[in-house]
Amino acid sequence: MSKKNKNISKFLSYVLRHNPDKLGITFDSNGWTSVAILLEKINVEPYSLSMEELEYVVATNNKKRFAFNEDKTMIRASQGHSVNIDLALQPKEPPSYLYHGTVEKFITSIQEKGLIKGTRQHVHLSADKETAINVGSRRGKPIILTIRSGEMYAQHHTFYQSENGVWLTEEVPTEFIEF
Ligand code: HQG
Repeated sequence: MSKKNKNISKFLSYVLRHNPDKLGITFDSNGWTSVAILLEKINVEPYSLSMEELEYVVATNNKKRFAFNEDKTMIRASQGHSVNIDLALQPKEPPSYLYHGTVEKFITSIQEKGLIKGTRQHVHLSADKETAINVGSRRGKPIILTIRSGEMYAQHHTFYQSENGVWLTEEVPTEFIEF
């Protein structure tokens, strides 16, 4: 990805997940925003972003972080929001085990409180260890926790899977975590 596209991705993650006000855009209740208005607001000197560039960023983003609606008039982030929106995802049965990548300094607290969502809307989990390693590596030497998601599901915890494959749930109590 070029430097410009990487910067655009980062900026889009920020406004589409956390701070639409920064750009003066608004979300509907499901987190969608108008593509036309988004482009209009971004295209203020010295910045420029064409529809073609936006389409390229959405298509090539390494984690498919953004999605268009069918006719590409609306766009949203597929997960990771701190703004209170409803992704309108259907609950889904998870695999027996999911993984979470974190770092040593959080372990004592996670042992006490379980995994909590913090400022985001959900705790983020992945079906493969490799993704969890990447997530943990953002903060240092990764530690991978195995989550007994099948057991959680059997005990009525709700799971969702975002459009880009991330597993989401409200919290993971400590008894379901293998440290
Ligand atoms: C930790 C990125 C102390 C948790 C990634 C994590 C992901 C606790 C941090 C997505 C805790 C929260 C989300 C507790 C959890 N005590 N620490 N009780 N419970 N934590 O960024 O999962 O690139 O909100 O282990 O790839 O790291 O942005 O969550 O270290 O998919 O698309 O608190 O963000 O995606 O950090 O990452 P985050 P995350 P993007």
